[in-house]
Amino acid sequence: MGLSVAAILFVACEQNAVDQGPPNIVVIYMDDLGYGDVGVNGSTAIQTPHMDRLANEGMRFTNGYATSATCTPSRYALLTGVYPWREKQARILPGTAPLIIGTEQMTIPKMLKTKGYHTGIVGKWHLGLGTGNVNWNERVTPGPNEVGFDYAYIMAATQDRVPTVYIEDGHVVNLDPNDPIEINYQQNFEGEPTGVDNQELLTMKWHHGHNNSIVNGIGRIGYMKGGASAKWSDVDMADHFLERAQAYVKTHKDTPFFLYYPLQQPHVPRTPHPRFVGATDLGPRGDVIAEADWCIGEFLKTLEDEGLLENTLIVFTSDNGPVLNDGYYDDSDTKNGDHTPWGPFRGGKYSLFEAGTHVPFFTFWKGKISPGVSDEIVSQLDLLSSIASIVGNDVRTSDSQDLAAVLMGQDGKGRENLVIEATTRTAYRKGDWVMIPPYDKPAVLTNVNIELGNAPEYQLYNLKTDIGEQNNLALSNPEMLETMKLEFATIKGDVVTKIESIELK
Ligand code: NG6
Ligand code: CA
Repeated sequence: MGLSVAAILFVACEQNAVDQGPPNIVVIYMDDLGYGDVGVNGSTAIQTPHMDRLANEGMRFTNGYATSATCTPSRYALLTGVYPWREKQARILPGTAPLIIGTEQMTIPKMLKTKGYHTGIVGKWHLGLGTGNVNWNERVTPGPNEVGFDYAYIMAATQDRVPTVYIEDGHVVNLDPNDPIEINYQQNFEGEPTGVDNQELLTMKWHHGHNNSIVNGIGRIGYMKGGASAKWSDVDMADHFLERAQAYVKTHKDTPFFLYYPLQQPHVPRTPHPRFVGATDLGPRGDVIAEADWCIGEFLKTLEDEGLLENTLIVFTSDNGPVLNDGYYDDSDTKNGDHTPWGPFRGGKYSLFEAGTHVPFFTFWKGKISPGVSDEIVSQLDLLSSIASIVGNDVRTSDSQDLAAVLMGQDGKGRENLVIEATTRTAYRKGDWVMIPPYDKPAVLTNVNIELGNAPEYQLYNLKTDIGEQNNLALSNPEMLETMKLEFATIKGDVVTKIESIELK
C-alpha cells in the first residue's frame, strides 16, 4: 500500500528503460560518396533530404574519416578495428580474392554476438571470399558468415567486377545448376564476348579498364561464363538491397540486431533505376546519389513503422572520397558543373590529400543523441571499440579508440591523431596538421584526373588555415615537421622503413 504514485511511475519508467534493452545498430555505408555530395555539407545540385535528416537530427562530424581512400582497406578497418596498412592484403581486391579477415579475428558483428545480437549484412562485401579457387557453384566459404554475420546477402566485390550475382549465406542466388558459373581474372572463356572485341554490345562505353566480360551491356573487370539466371539487374540493385535490408529489420526486430548496410552507390557503373534518371542535372552520378538517398528514407520509414527508431543507433558514412570518371563514359565529369563532391578538400578517391578519406560522417539515435555538429576527429576505425563501449562490452583493439561519448554527442575528445592510407601510401593527421611523406610516384592519376598527394618532398599543411592544402609549410615549420615525422614513425613501427627507402631513391 505504501507506494506513492511517483514511486510507481518511477518503477514503470525504469521497467520501460530495461525493456528497451540494448540498441539496434545500423551502419549505412556509401561507396565513393564525397564529403560535399551531401546537402548538409554544402551540396545544392543534389538533394539528399534523408541523409540530411540523419545529420540534422543527429551528430554531424566535420572531421570524420574513412581509414583509406579505397574500398577494401576501409571496409577491413571498419569491421575489424585494425589499421588497413597492417594487413598487406587489404588492397582493392579482384572478385576471386580469398577472404582477408581472419576467421579468428575480432569484428564488430562477432563482438555484438557475445551481447546477444543478431547480425546481418546486406550490400557490398569486397573483402574476399573463400580461400582461393572459389567454386561459385557450391557454398562459398569462408565469407561474412564465418567472420560474425548470422545473415549475409551480398555482392562479392564491386558492381563493376564479376561475378555479377548476389550471394545469400554463401549460395549464389537463382543459380541454375545446369549453367554453372566460371570466373577468371586472367583470361577470357572461349567464344565469350568482351568489351574490347564486341563494342556493339555495350550500352555504357568503358573509358579505361572495364572491358572484359559484358553483363547487361556493361563491360566489367574480370571474365565470367554461365550463371545467366543468377545475374543481377543493375538498375534494380538499389531496390533489391533495400528490400532485403527492410526484410532483415522486420524479421529481427524482437532481438537486438546489427545491420551493416553497405550501398553500392555512387560507385561505377552508375545505373539509376529509370525512375531516378534525370533526378538531378548531374547525370548518372547525381542520379544514383538521389536514388541512394531515397533508399535511406525508405529504410528509415521501416524503422519508424516498426517502432524501432528510438532504439536504433545509426552510423552513416562513406568508404572513400569521390571520383567522377572511374572508368566509364557516363557524363559524370562533363555534367558535373559547379558541384564539388570533394567539398572544400583537395584530391579525391585514391588520394592522400584530404578528399580521399575525409568523408561524410553522421550518427543518429532519435531521442538519445541531441542534434549537433562536432569538429572532433573520428575515424571508422573507432567504431569497433566505440560500439563495444555503447553496448557494455569490454572488447577493444589497440588501433580502435573508444569514442563513444563523442559519437553519442556528449562531451569528449576525439582522436589526437590518425594515419591515413591511400593505395599503400600513408600520411599522418594530428590536430589541425597533416604531414604527407615524400612519394616517388606520379602526382596525378591521369585516367581519373585526381591528384594523389605524391611529391618528392615532405608536405605539411595546417587544415585550420588552409583546408585546401595549398601552402606547404614543411620548410617554414621544421619543428612541427620533425614532431610529425617522429610520431608517425613511432605509430607505423617497422612499416616506416619502406618510406625511408623511397626517400633515399
Ligand atoms: C579500380 C577500378 C575502378 C574501381 C576501383 C575500386 C579500373 C581501371 N579501375 O581498379 O573502376 O572499381 O578499382 O573501387 O579498373 S573501390 O571503391 O571498390 O575501391
Ligand atoms: Ca569505394
